[in-house]
Amino acid sequence: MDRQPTSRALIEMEEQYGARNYHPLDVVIERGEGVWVYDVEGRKYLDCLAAYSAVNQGHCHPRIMEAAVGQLKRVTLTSRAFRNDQLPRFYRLLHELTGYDLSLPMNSGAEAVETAVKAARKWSYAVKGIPADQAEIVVCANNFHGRTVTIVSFSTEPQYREGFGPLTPGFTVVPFGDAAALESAVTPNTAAFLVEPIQGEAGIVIPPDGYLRQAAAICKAHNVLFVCDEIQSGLGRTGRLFAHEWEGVRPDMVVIGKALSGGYYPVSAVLGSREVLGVFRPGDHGSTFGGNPLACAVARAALQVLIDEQLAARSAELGAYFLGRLQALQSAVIKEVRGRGLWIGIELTCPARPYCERLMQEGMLCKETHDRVIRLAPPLTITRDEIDWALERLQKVLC
Ligand code: IF1
Repeated sequence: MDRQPTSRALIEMEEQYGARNYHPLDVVIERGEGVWVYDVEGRKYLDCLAAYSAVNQGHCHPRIMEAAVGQLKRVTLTSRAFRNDQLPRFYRLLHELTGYDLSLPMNSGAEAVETAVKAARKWSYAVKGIPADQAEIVVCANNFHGRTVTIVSFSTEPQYREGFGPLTPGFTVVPFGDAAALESAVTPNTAAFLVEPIQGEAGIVIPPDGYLRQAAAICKAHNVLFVCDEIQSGLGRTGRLFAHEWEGVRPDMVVIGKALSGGYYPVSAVLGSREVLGVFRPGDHGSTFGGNPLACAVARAALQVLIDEQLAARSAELGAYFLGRLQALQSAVIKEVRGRGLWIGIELTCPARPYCERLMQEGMLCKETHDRVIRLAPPLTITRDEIDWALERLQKVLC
C-alpha cells in the first residue's frame, strides 16, 4: 500500500485540484471514533462540530455501521420504479417516532427543504385555493436552509445569493423572533411560514420565549402552513427530539436531515399530515436516491441509536452543564454564551477564527460562524469528563 501523504501534501493536493468553495481549518482527518477524530499524523482532536450536527451519534457508531455493512451486501439502490424492503419500515419508524401521518424521503437537507416548498405551494393551490403561481412563503432574516438557487433566493446573506441570479420569486422576509412582523407579512396568498426553531448558521440564535407558539397561532388563524426546518436543530441536538418541542408546538411540516443518518449517508425527509403531503401525485416529485434501501437501513439504525442511547436527554443534561460552566468563564473577549442542549454559541467581541485555530492547536475542533461566534456542537455521546477536557482548553484560549 502506498505511504499516506502528509497533511501538508494533502492540503496542497486539495488546493491544486479542488474548487475553492470552502476555507477549512488545516486539519486533515483520517479516522473518527465517537467524539474523537485523528489526523493523518495521528494527532487526536475532540470534534466539537459533529459535521454541523450530522454526527449526533458519534463518528462511526458501531450499530449504524453494522446496519450499513449488512445492507451494502444485500442491495443498495433499486430506484423508486420498484419497491424495496427497507423503505416501508423507515416510513413506519418515522410515523411511530414523530406521529406524522406521512413522510417523503430525500437525500440532502436542501432537497428536503425544496420538497417542503413544493408541498406548501401545491397545498396552497389545491387545498387553500390560492390563485395559480401566486403562493407566498414567509421566511426569517438570517435564515439558513441550504444552497440551491431557490433556497438562496430567500437568504439574507449577500454572499449566498450574489452571482446566482435570476432568483426565485415568492418569498417574504421578516425579522426572526418578531411575531407581529410575521402577522403583518401574511396575505391571502400566503402558503407557509418556514423557520428554524433556533437559527444555526446565524450563530445559535434562540428566539424569545413564546415566539414559536405565537407563530403557530398566527399560521393557524390565517390557514398558513407552519413549517420547521429541524435539519440542524432536530434529532436530539437541543435536548428534545425536535427543538420546536420546547414550545409545545406541532408544525404542519418538519424537515429533517443530517443526523438522520448519523453521518453515514445523505438522508433527509419531510414529515407531514396526509392533507399536506397527500398533495403529491405519482410523478410530481422524486429523486434517484431518495428512499433507497441503504439510506433507509442506515437511517433506521441511526434513529434507533438516538432512542436507545437517550441522546436527547443526554443533550439536555450535559448541555446545561456545559452552558453553565461556559457562562461562568471570566473572559475579556466573550460577549455572550447562549445555547440549548449540546448546541452552544460563544459570541466574541472580535473575529472567532483565530480562536478556532488556537483551539485546534489544543486538540479541539470548532467552527466559527458569522465571523464572531464559536459554535459548539459535539456528538451527543460526549461524556462529562470530555466536556471538562474541552472546558480546560476553552478556558486556556479564551481567558
Ligand atoms: C454548507 C450550518 C451552513 C442547515 C439547515 C438546511 C440545510 C442546512 C438548518 C441544508 C445545512 C450545513 C451546510 C453546510 C454547512 C452547514 C451550515 F448551518 F450548519 F452551519 F452552511 F450554514 N437547513 N447546513 O443547517 O442541508 O443540503 O447541507 O444537507 O453548505 O456549507 P444540506
